[in-house]
Formats: sequence, C-alpha cells, structure tokens
Amino acid sequence: MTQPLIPIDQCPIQIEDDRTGTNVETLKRAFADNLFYLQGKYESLATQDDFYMALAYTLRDRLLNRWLKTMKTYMEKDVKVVYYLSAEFLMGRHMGNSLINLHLYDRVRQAVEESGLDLDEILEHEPDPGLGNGGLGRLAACFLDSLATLEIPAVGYGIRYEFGIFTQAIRDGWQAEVPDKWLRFGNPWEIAHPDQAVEVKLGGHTEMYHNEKGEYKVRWIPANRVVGIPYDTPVPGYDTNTVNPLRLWRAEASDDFNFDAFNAGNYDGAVAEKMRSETISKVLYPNDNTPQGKQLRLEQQFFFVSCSLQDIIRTHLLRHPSLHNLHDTAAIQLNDTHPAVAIAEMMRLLMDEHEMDWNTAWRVTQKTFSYTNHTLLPEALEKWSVGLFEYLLPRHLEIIYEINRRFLEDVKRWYPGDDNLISRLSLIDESGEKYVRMAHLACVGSHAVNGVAALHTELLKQDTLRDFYKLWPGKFINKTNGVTPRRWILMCNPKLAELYNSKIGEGWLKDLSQLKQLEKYVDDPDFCEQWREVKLHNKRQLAQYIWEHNGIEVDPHSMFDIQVKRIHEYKRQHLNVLHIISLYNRIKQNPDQHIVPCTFIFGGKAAPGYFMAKLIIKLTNSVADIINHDPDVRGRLKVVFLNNFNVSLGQRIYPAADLSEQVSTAGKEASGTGNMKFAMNGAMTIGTLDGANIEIREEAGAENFFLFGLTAQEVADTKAKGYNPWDYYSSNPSLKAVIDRIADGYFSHGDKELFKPLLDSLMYHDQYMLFADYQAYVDCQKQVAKTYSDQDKWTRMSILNALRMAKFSSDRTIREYCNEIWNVRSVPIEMEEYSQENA
Ligand code: T68
Repeated sequence: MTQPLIPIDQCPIQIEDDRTGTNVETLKRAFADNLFYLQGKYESLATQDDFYMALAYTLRDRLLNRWLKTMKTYMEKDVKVVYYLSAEFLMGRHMGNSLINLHLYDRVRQAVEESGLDLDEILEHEPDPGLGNGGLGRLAACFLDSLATLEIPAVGYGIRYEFGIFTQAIRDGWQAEVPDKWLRFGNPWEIAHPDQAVEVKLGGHTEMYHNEKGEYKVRWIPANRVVGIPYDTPVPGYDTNTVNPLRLWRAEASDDFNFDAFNAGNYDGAVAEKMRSETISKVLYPNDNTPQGKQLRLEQQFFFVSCSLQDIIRTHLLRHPSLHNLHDTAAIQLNDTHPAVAIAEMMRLLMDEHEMDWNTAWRVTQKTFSYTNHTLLPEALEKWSVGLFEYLLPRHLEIIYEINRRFLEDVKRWYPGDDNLISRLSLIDESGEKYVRMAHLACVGSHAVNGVAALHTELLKQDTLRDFYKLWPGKFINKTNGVTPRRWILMCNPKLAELYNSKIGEGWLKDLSQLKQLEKYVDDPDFCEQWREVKLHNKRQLAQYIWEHNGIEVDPHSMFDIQVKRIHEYKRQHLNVLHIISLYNRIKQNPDQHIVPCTFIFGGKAAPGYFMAKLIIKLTNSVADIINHDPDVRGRLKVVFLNNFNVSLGQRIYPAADLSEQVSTAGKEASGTGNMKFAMNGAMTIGTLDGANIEIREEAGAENFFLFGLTAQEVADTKAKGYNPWDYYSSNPSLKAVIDRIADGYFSHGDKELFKPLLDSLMYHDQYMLFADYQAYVDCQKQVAKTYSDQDKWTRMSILNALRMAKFSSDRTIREYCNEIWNVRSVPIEMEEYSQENA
C-alpha cells in the first residue's frame, strides 16, 4: 500500500535536515553533499568554482523554506504587493549578502574552515552579476533589500540579460570592452519556472470585431510571438523571515511560431526567427543617462513589461474574480521611463483581453502605477519614433493616441486657447519627426511622480515637467534616494561594524539613527584612535589590491581622494584631473614645497559609444603615467585608475576613502548614491550643491562638508548670460598652465592632437562649465589638504559624517514610498519553531 503524498507545506519539518539545518556539522555535511551530488566532484578534484557552487546551493537551500513560506503567506493573506519594474537590477554578489541576512556568517566560516577551505577565497569566486549600468540599477537592488528587511510584500521584475554590463579592460590607457559571461558556470541563485512562461506579441496589425455582446472591440494580430521564461532569485531580508523574489525574464522563441514556419517549409526562416527572438534578453545596453533609440531596446522594454503585467494579472485573478480592484492588490513602480510602455500595455490587457471599458481601465491603471524620474538631462529623456512604435506595437500606439486625445481634451477645457501648452504637454513630440515622449506617458498614467533628491524634484517641478506640475501639483513628491546599510556598511566595512557593535549592539543595522548615540565619543581619544585604525586597515587593503592589479605602490598614510562612478562629462572627472595637474605644476615649479601626500583614485565605465568619456579615461591614465613616474614628485602624488569598477570593487573602495569626489555641475546629478556610501564609511565629501549632496551636507553639518562651485541657479544664470570659457582661461594663470600642459602634448608624448577634442570642448562650448568652477575647486582642495594635516580635526569630521547619515538608509526611503505612494503595509512571515531556534 502506498501512502498518499502529504503536501510539503502541511508537513512542517520537525528536525533539522541537511537542507535546512544550520549547525556547523550539518552545514559541513550539506556542503560536502552538494559538492558530490550537484557538482559531481570528489573534494580532491574540485576547483574553487565547484566549492563556490556547492556552498551557494547550501545557502539557497536554507533560503527556500522561508521563501516558499513568504509566497504562501502573501497568497493566503491576499496582501497588497509592490511590483518594482526596472530594466536594471545591479544586485552585486549574493553569497556574502545571504550569509549576513541569514546570520550565518560565523557558522559557515567555521564549517568551511573545518573543511580545509578559505571562505574569503570562495566568496571572491562569485561572478558579480552586472545587470545594470550604475546608480539606477543599484538603487533597485538596495530597494529590494530594504523591502524584504521591512517585511513588505514585493517582487522585482526585470530582464535576465545573458550578458550584463561589459567588463572594462584598460589597454594603453584606453577603455576596451570585454563581454561579461556571468552565466558561464551556471547561476546557483536562480530557479527557472518554465511552467509560468508567458507569451509576448510583437509587430503585425490590429483589427476591429464584434464581441458576443455586440460591442466593438480591437484585436491585435501580431507578426511574431516570443515566450518569456521567469527565473526567480531569492531576496532575503536582514534579520527577518521574509524572502521576496526577483523575477527576471529570459526570451525564448515560441514553439508555435516555429512550428508554423517549419510546416510552411521554411526551416531556415524558422531558425533565424528563433535566434532573433532570443536576442531580446541577450545583452544589457551599456548606456547610462543616454537612451539608445534602437528597435531591440524597445523590444526589451516591451518584452519584460508585458511578461510582468501578465504575471501580475494572473496572480490577482487567482484570488479575485475581476480586475476592477487591481490597485488594491498591486502597486506598480516604474523605475524611470524604461518600463513606461506598461501604461499602454496595462490598458490593452484590461480592455482587449479582459473586456474592461476605457474609463474603468484608465482609473485602475492610474491608481496602480507610479513613476520615478532619474534625470534632468534633456538628452536623456526617452522618446521613441512613432514609426518604430507603430511597426512594433501597433495596438499600443493606438492606445497612446487615445490617451493623448482624451488628455489634451481635458487640458483644452482647463486652459482654453493655449496651443503652446498643448504641444508642450502632448504625449507626441511633433516638432519634427514624430516621437512618443515616454516621460509624458508615465506622468499621465501614474498617480504619483517622484524625483530622487530634494533639488531634483524641485527642478522637475520648475523645469523639466513644469507643465504637468501645473496641472497636478499633488502628483509630484520627493523621495530622496538611500542605500542599504547591510551591504554598504556591515558587509563592506566589517571593522567599522564591529566598532559600532562593541558600543551600541547591532540595532543600528535596522535603525541607522541609533548611530547618533555614538556622537558622545567624538572627543574620546580611544574611540578616535580606533576610528583611525579602521580606516587605515581599509586603506591598507585597498593599497594591496592596487598593488596587485595596477602594480602601483601607494602609501596608506597618504590621503585617499576617490572618484568612482560612471564616466560622464556632467560628472566632471576631468575637473578632478585638472586639479591634479595643478598640484603637479606646483611641484614642478618648486619641488621642495610642502604638499600633503595624496593618492587620487578613479574608477568607472564609459558607454562604449561615448567618445569624450573614453577620452577622459585616456587623459586620466596618461596623467597618471607621467606623475607616477616623475622623480620630482617623490611619490607625494599618485594617480590610479582602477579598471572595471562594479559593485564588488565598490565594496573595497568606499570604506577606504578619505575624500569623496562629488563634483557634478549643479543641477545635473539627480541624486547620486555613491556620495551616500562614501559618507556612511567616514569619507569627507568635496562637492557642489547638487543632487543629494545638498542633503548630505545638511545632515552632516555645513562645517563637515567641503563645498564649492556654482549653484544650479547660478549655472542657469551664467548659461543665460552666455558662458565664455575663454575668459576664465585667459585670466587665470593656474588654469592656463594646466590646459597648456595638456595641449602641449606633455601627457601624450608630444602628441598635441590626442586631447584636442576634449580641450576644444572645454575652451569653446562646455555645457558643464568646468572652468567656471575651476578656481573654487582648487581653493577648496587647499582647504581639504589643510584640514587633513590636522588629523584630530579630520577624524572628528569623519566620525560625524558617518554617524549622521541615517537619512540615507534605503529603509527610510522605502518607508516613505510605502506610506506616501504605494499604500502597503508590512506582513511578517511566521516560521515554525525549528527555524526560529536556529536564527
Ligand atoms: C542615476 N541614473 C542618476 N541612469 O544619474 C543618479 N539611464 O543621479 C541617481 O542617483 C541614480 O540614477 C538613482 O536614482 C542612472 O543611473 C541609468 O543608469 C540609465 C540607464 C539606461 C538609460 C538611461
């Protein structure tokens, strides 16, 4: 007689087993077991990859019961869920994060050591999943960490790119791009669910028909179909049972489609079409803050949006008879305009596939969606040519036209006779070739629109989206960005975390404002000494990394002045370089003059097609080459460009910084998040009044921040008056000497042409106004050097910076989104006794 199978969720595991147990013996056994059964290796033949994979599976197993319980709870309680739609999730490595969030670090370290291995080596073996470009993608990852930690039901939806952001190599000082084969050895963190695949239509045409009720309906007859396969990665909260999914879609050819073509005798065509479909999720577009108007990019956007919305609707219909109350179970956040086509796709799904009338569908859509803007750069606002839209998404274009018609009717009633207003607000740019303005679509279709720092939101209201602000002032709301203190303090700076824990316990990890209690130690010499030791330790480790990777010896006692972020003219890495050259010039004039020893560290990728950004990398490396080898410098200045800046390199860099460079042209950097990571780890900031710098300065205290440069208003005024860089050049001998040295070919073996495009831009039309801020920056750097010479003062400032950064925990940001935009509450996950004991 066979026993009926008891569903696993009705048969709680009573004792620890090899897949749930967390005592050291069980962990060791599970690790060995996975090595044997999943990797198929004896220990003696196993590689570091095998050990990494075996340990990853060991941890994934320990996430699974919490994960399934989380999903089950959400279903049973029919909770409202946040769906975070983002074309990018820059998650960083999973293993260290799982160890931390599951409180397993010490036990796993012991288990691994007792197995004769080194945990740090295994951790280093994980590829860094680079499914994002920079700040926007990393913000999405920090948000998922905070959502799970705050026990908020949430799903991240995006694309499972087969190739993430390229690996950056430096050859002869230039950036070279190497494909990122992050899935080469398999991905132990994800679980595919082909049973939940969905179909996505593309191309073709639309037609009218009568439904059974005799109503006119529209049907989309696509030219092509693609299948989306979901891959789920667990996102564990810190110190909670919540494990939310990150669901990424991979594109696969539809069997139906191939079958038809095959039957029609067109085998080659079917194969070619299959390959074409599957390129949709092949590669991440490597542009940051510049859209790429390529058909494939629009296909990517629509693909993941359509998959995700169908999935959301399916989930809703499991528990509700209709979609009229979708906004009660779903809050969908658009991370920039990349998923903004979701507004039209939701309307199509509700009306064409679920028989809803326009007005109801529109009400549900607006109540469900909200939109985050991440940029003010006009060239970065996404628009798609109407022709391409019609070709790929004919039904969506019709819907967008209808949204626009109704919207502009309203505007005409509210502001009769203002034709300029109509053309400014229209979802269609008709000034030349016609374009769909994605930010306008997102704005009209959402109930909330937010910027990512106070200044940014103000500028959105006054400038970029001012006409929309005039229509709906209540829609606009600020949500200053934040970063997760789990990865960006505890994980990357364990010595600092230890120091905090020794004084106030671990509560600060879930409530960063507790660090304020430590301010009483700011004058305690022992505490200050420990603070300096932590920093020195981190600097030594980075120095070691630099030695191993760049062959440059740097002095851990020199000031580490660091700028790491995407390379972009508006971020002004070249302003930093001009300052370095000015210091060099001073040394060349008088080699014996006193100068505070300083190591300038750069890192960041340039978009492969962004020539000027690549030239800035070349300039930095060329300057480094000369300065690092000039005997007159006597090692007092070092310049290092660290290649392939990514999340894991960031984890080494932020904790080792003395000075954080945040020098964008005011009004250009929406927020910045690296600025927060540096400050949390005790770096001082030298920065402009831009993005979140303003709020960092407010929190740290103006006396603990090195401020320089024009304000956003002054930038705008200077531009309006006519900015003439030549005036600055000709009247400032220091600036002139710096520029002339580059122009003379001093850093390019006499080649006067190499950097000419960059210099021409700076001298004749620079929209980022480097010269206008040059002297203020150099003066401010003098102030920095002077302060750094007084180590007691510097330590005090560093401590106060780190302790006052509570506002920039992404937990605070997410709480605000939950309360003010999403209207969602936390849902704690109850686990059976045994796992509580092990926690
Ligand atoms: C960044 N944006 C902002 N964009 O520049 C930064 N763009 O100020 C802000 O802190 C951060 O977003 C988070 O809010 C980006 O990172 C992109 O990466 C991007 C990618 C594709 C297309 C356009």
